[in-house]
Amino acid sequence: MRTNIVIVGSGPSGLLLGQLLGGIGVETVILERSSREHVLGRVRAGVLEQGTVELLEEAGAAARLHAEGLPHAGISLAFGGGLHRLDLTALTGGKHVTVYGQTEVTHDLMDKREAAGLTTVYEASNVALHGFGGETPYVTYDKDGVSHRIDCDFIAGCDGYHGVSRKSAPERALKTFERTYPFGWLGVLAEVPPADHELVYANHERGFALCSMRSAHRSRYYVQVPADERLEAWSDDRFWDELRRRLPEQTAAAVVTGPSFEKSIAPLRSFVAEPLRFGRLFLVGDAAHIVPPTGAKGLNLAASDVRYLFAALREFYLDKSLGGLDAYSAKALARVWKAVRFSWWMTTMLHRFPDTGEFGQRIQEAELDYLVHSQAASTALAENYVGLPY
Ligand code: RFL
Ligand code: PHB
Repeated sequence: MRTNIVIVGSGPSGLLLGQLLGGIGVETVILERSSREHVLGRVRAGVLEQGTVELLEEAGAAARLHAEGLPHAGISLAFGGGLHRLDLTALTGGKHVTVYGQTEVTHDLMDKREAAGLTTVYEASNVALHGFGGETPYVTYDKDGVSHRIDCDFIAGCDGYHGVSRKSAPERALKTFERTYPFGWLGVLAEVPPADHELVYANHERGFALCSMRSAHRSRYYVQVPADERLEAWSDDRFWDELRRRLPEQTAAAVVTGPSFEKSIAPLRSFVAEPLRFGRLFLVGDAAHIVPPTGAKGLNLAASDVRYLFAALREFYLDKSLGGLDAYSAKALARVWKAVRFSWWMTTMLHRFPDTGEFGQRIQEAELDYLVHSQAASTALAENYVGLPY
């Protein structure tokens, strides 16, 4: 079998790239290790930058997003017992973010792909990448006990942090940068109205907490827990008690509790692999970089990689130019590192580290107090949060 581009991974980056390429007549096959249901069962990001929404519009996959997504003009920072709103829209000259779950984005893109009759092979095992150092790359995989081979022009590694693509890059050509944090996020999804109509990021002596949502009647909450925490140690009651203790009085009082229908712990890490191109293999999204979720950047960065790679591939197929592909890695990484910095900074300012102590707590509160009262500092946070320009 032959196609233009084999996309490894059917997460948001693989699906979005496939949809955009389909729009200009470039053929793709997506190989996904898991089942469709498994991919859709993962609860992850919730905040979309305007640029991500625009890209989903270009892919023709934004109708439900516009009908059901919640545009947010601000966020609040909670610390020292108080709640301080940042007006993102006023601070950025009219921009906003949209709250719409990654699960829904993935669902919409999968539906579009199916409707267009494009091929996705789910439960493809032993995916292996070959020949991408030369002109004739190909990918092999097994499905239902049968081995297959697909020849292609390029391979897009959209297979997440644990995928095969980054691991296939020649070791001496790859440089990685990593920071792990000594805590994780315990997240809960519950069918209850959110405590606030916007997101609340809370710094507290007991640890970070976040109030988020998926809709007007579905809430997503997180509390910081030690990196080695056991999920079984957290009953719903314990979670709600801990969450409320970390929030300012007025927000805590507004928390509506109810049974959780999803509860998980995500580790926090910053990771970047360089470069993003190895001959005819391109790394995209989590396959190349991970950020802690505190800046809501993971999914948005995946989308920005897709934007750059799509533009480069369009240039290749429509104009027969390699210029865009040659520039992809440096262009995408410049934006990635800024988001890595922002996510690291938000994480450092809002979480309790083992060595934070009383001094560190006061320093964090002083920084937050400065931040919410300085127009310049608020603007710096706001323009990063809504998404830096491409
Ligand atoms: P994904 O979503 O990980 O998709 C990769 C896909 O590749 C498949 N795959 C393979 N397929 C074939 N062969 C192989 N060998 C394969 N290995 C893997 C996987 O099954 C999967 O379907 O990467 P993508 O598309 O780059 O998208 C990136 C986003 O998913 C990610 O940045 C965010 O979800 C990060 N993230 C969060 N970001 C936020 O902005 N806010 C959040 O609250 C948030 N929570 C999270 C997260 C990531 C998490 N991970 C990765 C564990 C919570 C978690 C738990
Ligand atoms: C979420 O709703 O899951 C969410 C929102 C904002 C973040 C991280 C996660 O910074």
